[in-house]
Amino acid sequence: MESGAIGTAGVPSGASTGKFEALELRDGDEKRYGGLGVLKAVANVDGPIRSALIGKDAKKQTEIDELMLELDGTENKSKLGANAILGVSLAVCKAAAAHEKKPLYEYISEISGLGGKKLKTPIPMFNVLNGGQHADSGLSVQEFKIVPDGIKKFSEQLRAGSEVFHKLKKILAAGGYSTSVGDEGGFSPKLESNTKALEFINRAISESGYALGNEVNLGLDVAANSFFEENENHYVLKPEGVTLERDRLINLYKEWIEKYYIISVEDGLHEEDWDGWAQMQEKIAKKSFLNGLIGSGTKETMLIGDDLLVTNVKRLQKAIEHKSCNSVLIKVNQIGSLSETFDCIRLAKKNKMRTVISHRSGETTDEFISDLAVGTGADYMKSGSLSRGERICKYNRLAKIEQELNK
Ligand code: 2PG
Ligand code: MG
Repeated sequence: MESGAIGTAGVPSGASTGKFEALELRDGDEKRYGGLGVLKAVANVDGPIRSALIGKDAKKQTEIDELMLELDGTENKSKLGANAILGVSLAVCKAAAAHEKKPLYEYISEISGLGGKKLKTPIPMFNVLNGGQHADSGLSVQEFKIVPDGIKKFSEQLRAGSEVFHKLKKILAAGGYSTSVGDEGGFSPKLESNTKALEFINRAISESGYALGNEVNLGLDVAANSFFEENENHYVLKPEGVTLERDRLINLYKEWIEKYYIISVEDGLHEEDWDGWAQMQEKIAKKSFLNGLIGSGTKETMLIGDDLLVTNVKRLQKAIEHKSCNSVLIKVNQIGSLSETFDCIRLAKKNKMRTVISHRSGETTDEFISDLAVGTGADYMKSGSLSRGERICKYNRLAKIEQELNK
């Protein structure tokens, strides 16, 4: 900016992407980075985007994002690339916050109008055990998360997460399992079943001295697309090798929820099964299996739409009409601009849905999502486990923000 304020941003990338996400532009030249180079996206930033934005006011976030959308002109940002547009969108926001000499979360709250009267940190969801497309553990369930939603302060939630994570390591090692980690920093042991993972995590919570169903609970990202067999219209759960029709899979979730203190299930069914999701809502979310969860402030099990919604207002609108889910996962690069991300959060809040800000399995050390979570008053944030710098830096940023908010 003229004041000398600058903003830079990193753009993440996902392994288990939803079919309806905005397009991430890669070069496709097999000789460079196996086809994953981003020279085209960079050229779009340096060329057409630069020309369109030079001289514009960085404080006008919506205007700038709209200019880029117009320039792209496609439904899924396939011309310029969502990675090109998003990088600029986030960098513009950071530059404007720096110019205003305001903390990023505060600036985001102001321009989005979503932070509420009193800013607060979101409840973290720590992905302590990895499966699906994020690890070679062989488990179908992609993310086994611990959620310290009965603990008030973020710094204490962080501590609980860390203690449980390290207790889990000891339990796995004692059982002769590997303690190496997957993409999101959670352990990746070759367990006999998905249930075994739930048992071990419950044990780690109790043995760390935390009360299950009270202080610390569990959340799952099943990422069901990855084990749905379209031709057969059924799911094959591994490593059990069990074939499950939709209804039986929903019943299995119900069993797990009741037994293992699970408060949230993300992508429990595949991304095109709108009616199935509505049935899942009826059978699972409407009931209170856990009596009066403290921190989450809800007696409903959270059914989180990720691949189903892809942070897209149109798909969220459809989910609202179909009554398909009660919570929304928010990933900036699924939609590809900050203003559209705000729109999605706004619609979710208007419909009293819970919001969960999320990282991607392929991350950078950019901490933007932590400020986004605080600035938009998100209920939860997931950024992987308590290991790997690109995960931890976002939790550390939240700890810092909590300190600032309590000054
Ligand atoms: C998810 C994400 C992040 P990916 O499914 O929620 O945890 O994974 O980035 O691979 O889509
Ligand atoms: Mg997901």
